[in-house]
Amino acid sequence: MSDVPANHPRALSLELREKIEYYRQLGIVANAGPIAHGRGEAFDYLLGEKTPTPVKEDIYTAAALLLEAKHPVISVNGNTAVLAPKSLISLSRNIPAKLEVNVFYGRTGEREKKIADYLISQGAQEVLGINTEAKVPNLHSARMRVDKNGIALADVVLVSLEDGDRTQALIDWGKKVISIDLNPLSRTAVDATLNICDNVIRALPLLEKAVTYLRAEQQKIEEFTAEIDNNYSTARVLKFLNGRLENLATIKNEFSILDATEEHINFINSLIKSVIEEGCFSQRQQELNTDYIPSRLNSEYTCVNVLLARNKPCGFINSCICDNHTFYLKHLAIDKKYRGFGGGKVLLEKVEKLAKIKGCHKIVIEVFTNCHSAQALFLKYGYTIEGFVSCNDQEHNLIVMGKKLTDF
Ligand code: PTJ
Repeated sequence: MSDVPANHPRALSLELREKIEYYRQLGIVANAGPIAHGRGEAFDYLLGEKTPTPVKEDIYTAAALLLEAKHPVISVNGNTAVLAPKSLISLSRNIPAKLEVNVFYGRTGEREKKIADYLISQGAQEVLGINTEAKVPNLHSARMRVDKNGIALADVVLVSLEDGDRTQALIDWGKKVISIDLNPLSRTAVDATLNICDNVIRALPLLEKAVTYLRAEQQKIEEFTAEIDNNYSTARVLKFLNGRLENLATIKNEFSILDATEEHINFINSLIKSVIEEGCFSQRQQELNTDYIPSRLNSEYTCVNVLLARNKPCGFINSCICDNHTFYLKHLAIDKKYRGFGGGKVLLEKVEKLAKIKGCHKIVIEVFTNCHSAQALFLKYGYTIEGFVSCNDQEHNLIVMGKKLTDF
C-alpha cells in the first residue's frame, strides 16, 4: 500500500518511484533502475515536466520513421516495461512493430522472461528476446544478444531510457535508432538517428497519436524522414532548456521604479561610489559628492529615479533636459548583484517615458569606452554610437550614444 496521499503535489512522481522500487524487488527492474529513473526525473524537472515544444516535431519524425520501416522493433528494458507497459503494447499494435525485451543487467534468461510475462499480463500478444540467437556485432554487454526475427532483422529500432553502448553498435550494424531519453547529452541521445527528449510516459502516447495521424499521409511521412538531423534536434532542445532556465532566473517582474526621495540618498551615494571604483563613473564627478543627488531632487529639469528589486533599492538613473529637446541621461547604475536580470531594460523604459513627458525628441548618454556592459545595454535598446569625446585627463574616453524617440 502506498504512503503517498492522493493530494500530494508530487503524487505521480512519488508513485512512479514506488512502482520502480516495487518491481525492482520482483527482479523486473534492474538494481540500477531507480538511479536511472532519478536521473530522468531531474532532467524532466529542468525541462518543465512537459513535452518541450521542439520535441513535438521530433515525435512526428520518429512516427514517420517507424511507419516507413519494413521491420520496426520496440526494444523494452526493465524500467520502460514498468513505467509504460500499456503504451508500449498499444504503440506496437498500432505501427505495427514487434516488442523485444533487451536488458543490460542480470541477463540470466529468468529476468527477460519476467519482463515478457509482465508485458503479456498487461495485454501483449507476443514478446521476443527470450531465446536470443543473434548478436549485435562489436557490442560486448549483455545487450548484444538479440532475437534473429526481431532486432537482428529490424531496420528501425526504438530504444528508451537506455545506457550508452548499444545505440552506436546498432547504427554501425545498419539500423536506424530512435531513442527516448530525457538527457539530451547522453551517449544514447547523441548517437541515435533521432532522440526524443521527453519522458517515456509522455512520449509513447504522443508517438502513437503521431503514427495514427501520419499513416494516411504518405507525402508527409517522406517529408519528415527526408532531413533527419539529430544534432539540430539536440540543439533545439538545449536552446529550449536554456531559454526556460533564463526565464526562471529572472526577477524582472519584481522590479519597480520610484522617484527618488531623501530616503534614497545614502543608497545612491554608495552606489555611485562603487561604480566610480569600477571605473564607469568619472573620478572627476566627485562633484558627485554627497550634495549632488539632493540638489537634483524635486527640480523641474532633472529627474532622479530609483530601481527597486523586491522593494529594495538596487539601481538609479539621473537625467535632465538639455537644449534642443534633448534628454540627457547623465547616470545609470545597477548594483552588481542585480545586473543581468532585466533591471537595465526597466530603467531605460523609464528614461524614454520621462523624455517623452518632458517633450524631448532624443535621448543622449555618454559612456566610458571601458564600460562594455553599459554600451551593450544601450545598443540592445536601440541607441547608436554618435561620436567620441577624448578626455585627456582621464584613463578612458567617452562614447556618445543617442536614441531618437519615434513619437516625434
Ligand atoms: O533493465 P536494464 O537491465 O536494461 O537496465 C535499464 C537501465 C535504465 C538501468 C540502464 O539502461 C541504465 O543504467 O541506463 P542509464 O545509463 O542510467 O541511462 C538511462 C537514461 O534514461 C538516462 O539518460 C536518463 O536521463 C534517461 N531517463 C531516465 N528516466 C527516463 C529517461 N528518459 C526518458 N524517460 C524517462 N522516464
